[in-house]
Amino acid sequence: MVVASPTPVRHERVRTLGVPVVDLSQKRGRAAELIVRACEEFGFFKVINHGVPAEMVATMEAEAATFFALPTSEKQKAGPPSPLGYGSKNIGFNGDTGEVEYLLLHANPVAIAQRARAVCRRDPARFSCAVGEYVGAARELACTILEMLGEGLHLRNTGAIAGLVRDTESDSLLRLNHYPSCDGGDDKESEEEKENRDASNHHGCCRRKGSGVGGGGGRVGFGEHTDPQVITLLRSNDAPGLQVLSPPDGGGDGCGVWVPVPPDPAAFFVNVGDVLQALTNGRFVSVRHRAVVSSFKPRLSVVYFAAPPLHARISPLSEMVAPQRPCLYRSFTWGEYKKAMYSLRLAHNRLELFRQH
Ligand code: GA4
Repeated sequence: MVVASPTPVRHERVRTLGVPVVDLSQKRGRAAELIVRACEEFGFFKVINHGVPAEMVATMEAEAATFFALPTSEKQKAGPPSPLGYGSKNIGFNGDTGEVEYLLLHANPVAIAQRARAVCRRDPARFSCAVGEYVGAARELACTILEMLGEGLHLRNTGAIAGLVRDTESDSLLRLNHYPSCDGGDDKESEEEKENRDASNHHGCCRRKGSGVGGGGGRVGFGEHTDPQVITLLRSNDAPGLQVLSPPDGGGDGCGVWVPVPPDPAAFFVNVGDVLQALTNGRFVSVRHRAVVSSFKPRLSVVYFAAPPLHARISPLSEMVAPQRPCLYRSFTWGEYKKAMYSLRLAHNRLELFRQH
């Protein structure tokens, strides 16, 4: 594992942290070990040399940019988000808001083709082809990572977790996000922005009383939350904005520290979701993260949420439970979990509802 340059302390609530980087071109066993460690320690890592063709990624990003450049009245034809579709500023159904517009799609080919007619009326086939190929590659990458996790955890069935996502009835989603620039203006990167980006390895952001989101005067793009699914694969352009909450030093119940994640358009950022936390009986942590609008360049991200089928039953894997590690969560179906998640606010710790008493 390569650890990106350490982040020196700027404030007492900022601690040094590098995002773990896993090179998927190295020996599989070694990569698997590193992925397991990253999921235990951070619930978050970045993968490089992942094998998803740069062209496919660029085509997907171009489709997202074309969609968000449409007049609002056109974009609204792909909405409202119920929960799938086009949304702007409103997130979920319980009053969460953010400086973001987005398109949420189901990741199965039939749903993509149907939605494409409303999203890209001039050439739906082009849109569904770009999205379909991207989703296929993202699912393969997610399954490879989950299989490696199965090997690294020495599961009897190493493909058990990946199987949930590979299932043809998997409820996986694709989310396209567009965060405006903080000056609301053009695409050009200012000197200040360049400095901030270059310095992103040298300054942490902190969650301190009374501060905004990241000390840079940024606004919330997408508020803090954990992802409910198994794992998430996020890719973005080179505009910053993603932050992860690193656990307080030595665990405990301190409030943790927000750590900015420098963008890397050539990489995928992977986070552990609630379902993976439950399957591993809390050994892996579903990382809290958020997006802030602090960049002078609009941020575009494409996020694949790898999920089980609605009827899949989730409970801690038997290998993850032992007398000294009792079962933390009661069993639930993904459908039940989704119902709970849509009844709650974004920042809610929904997995707590399924904690075994
Ligand atoms: C967070 C992760 C994904 O973006 C998402 C979000 C979903 C939505 O935007 O519709 C939720 C949020 C996310 C969790 C709690 C509920 C549902 C908004 C919200 C307030 C698509 C998902 O699966 O869960």
